[in-house]
This record gives sequence, C-alpha cells and structure tokens, in this order.
Amino acid sequence: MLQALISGSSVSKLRAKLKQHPYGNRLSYVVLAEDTQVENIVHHQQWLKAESAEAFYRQSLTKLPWQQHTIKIFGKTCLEPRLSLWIGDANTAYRYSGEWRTPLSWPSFLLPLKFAVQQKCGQQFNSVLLNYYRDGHDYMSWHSDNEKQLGKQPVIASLSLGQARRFLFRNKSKDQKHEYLLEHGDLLVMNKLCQDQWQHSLPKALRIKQPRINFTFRYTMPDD
Ligand SMILES: O=C(O)CCC(=O)C(=O)O
Repeated sequence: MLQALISGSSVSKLRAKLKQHPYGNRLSYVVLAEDTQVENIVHHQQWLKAESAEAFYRQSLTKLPWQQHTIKIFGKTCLEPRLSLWIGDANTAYRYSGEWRTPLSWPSFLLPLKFAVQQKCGQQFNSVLLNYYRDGHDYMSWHSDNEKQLGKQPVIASLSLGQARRFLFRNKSKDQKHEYLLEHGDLLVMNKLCQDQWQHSLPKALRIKQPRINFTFRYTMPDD
C-alpha cells in the first residue's frame, strides 16, 4: 500500500526537469544527486509518485478548512502571509507566535501519507503543520523550528506539493547557505541537529501565480 505512493527517480530525469524549472538559469544552487545529504538535511526528489502527489494536492486544496492566522512581528499584529492548519493527535496543542493552536483530528486521506513519511524517516510523527502559499506573494521568513514542544533536536519531514518554490538555509554560526528547489512530491528531511545549526525560509517569488502546499510532519510533546 505505502509502496504504491512512493516513486524512485533517476538523476538524469531530475537534470532534465531542472532545465525547465521556473527560475531558468538565474540560481546558483546545485542538485547534487538524489537523496543528497548536506549536514542534517536530506532532499528526496520526486519522492511521491506523480499521481499520488496530484491526489494529495487536490484533496488538500479542496477538503481542508484552511485558516489565516495573525502573527506578531516586532510587536505589531498582522495577517500571516499564507494560510495554515494544525493537525494532530488530541494532545498536541501547538504554540506559535504567542497563540495556542489546538489540533484538528487527522482527515482519513492524510493517514496513508503520514505512515509513508514515518516509514521513510524511521520515526513516529503525531502532528503536522500544513501551509498553503496562495501564490508567490505568500512566504515564510527566516526561522528555526525550535519550539519547546518539539523537544530537543527534532526530526522534521517536509513534503511539498504544487508549485515549485525556492527553499533556503543559512547556517547560524558559519557563513554557509544552501538553496533547494522544492518541487511537487519532494520530501525534505531536517534531521536532528538541523534546527540547532540552521535557519530556513521560503522567500517571496512575485512572478509565481500558482499555489504550493507544504506539510511539515513533527513529533510534538503531548501537552498532558
Ligand atoms: O513551506 C515550507 O516549505 C516550510 C514551512 C516552514 O518552514 C514551517 O512551517 O516551519
């Protein structure tokens, strides 16, 4: 069942795809190879089969009650520049930008995906933050996923669907940066030391008109 969701992909196929990516030759990033690991970051390109990726994308767009939350930036309250949703087991409330979010229970269509991601990462996830970037005006600024409820050195698995977008890492103590192009069906795993050592962001891309959905699977410390 799980195997049916997941694809293998070849480097040559990826190179061919890369030539057509929406940023042309402007970027300096390099696709190293499938499943490349750079300091606690593993990028599994085209991890989901195209038809599974399409089905999860469509269902997520149409079946989920997306919300636009407010966040505080330098003490000022504003609308978050994306829609989002917190889904998880009953005891996995999540504190973000000073606000507690209670989890929505798992929709049945997401469970096979959760199991497949767990199997790939060799670890349990009890919650997922979903982000819906409506177009290239929506973005996520620099941060680490280091909330207390995630515990020390969390493993976070991030699945991308829909429009390809750039995803950036900057090292907290060295002058080092990595850039990925996250495409439909890619799985990016941020392993144990990643949040201690790196910040990540999804920059604006004003020319982009199509939506992107992202799932970040996490293990959240139960709140009771
Ligand atoms: O959209 C993404 O790829 C990542 C989102 C993110 O960094 C987060 O939700 O913490």
